[in-house]
Amino acid sequence: YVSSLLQDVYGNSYFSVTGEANDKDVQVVELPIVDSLHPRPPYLPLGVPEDLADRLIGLHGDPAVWWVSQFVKYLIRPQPWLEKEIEEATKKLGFKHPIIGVHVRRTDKVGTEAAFHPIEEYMIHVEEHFQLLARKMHIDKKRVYLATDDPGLLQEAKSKYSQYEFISDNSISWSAGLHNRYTENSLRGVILDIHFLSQADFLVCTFSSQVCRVAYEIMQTLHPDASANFHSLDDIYYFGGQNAHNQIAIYPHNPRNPDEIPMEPGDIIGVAGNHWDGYSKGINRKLGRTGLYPSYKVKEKIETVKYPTYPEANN
Ligand SMILES: Nc1nc2c(ncn2[C@@H]2O[C@H](COP(=O)(O)OP(=O)(O)O)[C@@H](O)[C@H]2O)c(=O)[nH]1
Ligand SMILES: [Mg+2]
Repeated sequence: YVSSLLQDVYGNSYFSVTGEANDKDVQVVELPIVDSLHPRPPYLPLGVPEDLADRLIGLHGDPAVWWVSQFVKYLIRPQPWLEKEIEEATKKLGFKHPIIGVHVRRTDKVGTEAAFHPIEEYMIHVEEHFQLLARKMHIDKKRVYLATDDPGLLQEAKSKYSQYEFISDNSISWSAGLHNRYTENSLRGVILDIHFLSQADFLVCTFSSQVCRVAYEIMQTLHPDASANFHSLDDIYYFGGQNAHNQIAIYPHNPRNPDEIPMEPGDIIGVAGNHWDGYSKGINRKLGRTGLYPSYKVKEKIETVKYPTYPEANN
């Protein structure tokens, strides 16, 4: 289905298959940077197919992420050699459930596209989630899969949190440094890190990083609904280049201070971010005013798009 869709709706005007690779087992697909798409196709996230929307809304906490995840699942399906490499790494590292995935993005990201967060900030949420898990299952060991581009962090985490077992390949973090990042070895490392993060029972990370967002997307393909299996220290989920992310007010809001915006039920709010303190920031499109509002007073506005429905697939 996804492969037909990629051909039919994204088509040759949006990506092209070129035969440039020398290896006969490799097909080169050129995908343009989303911001340079002209005209912008109607199929961009966070839109979901009209014919699936009702069922998706009933089954999944974030239908837009589920839809994106179907494409990611198809595009990253591993070849046998990679599957074998993943299996070997799983054994070598002792990757076992229950386990929480922690992604700590440092190096070039800090101070440019995201803020520095000490390991303690992540571990508060790790501990909280293990306490929650302990209510419904036996936790033999509090395991954490640590993925990071900061090679010094593993040692720091181990010495500060001795009651946890950190599962991590420190050589992968070394290979993620700015001077190695574009080597094949480093690519293998980040593929493994993303794989193990996606396999974790819960993710604690910064959604400002594409590494964690893609792990979260893959995670959706492994469970009926894993939309709530994360804690982001900064951004809410987004797809780079997405169309406007809108919410709908479900309760009125009367501002108590000048930072806040008023809302009436039904108002469309363009959300900019969640401050994770009960408040989100965004723009009330009816009033053209930007400010804070209580996060619980809105719900997601699900955008639907007409996609081909492939009725013949039922046969
Ligand atoms: N192996 C590994 N590499 C990482 C990790 N975090 C960041 N990187 C490296 O940093 C790059 C960041 O890629 P990018 O798509 O720009 O994501 P973002 O900058 O984090 O939003 C990755 O491709 C990796 O090379 C990590 O946890 N593990
Ligand atoms: Mg980047």
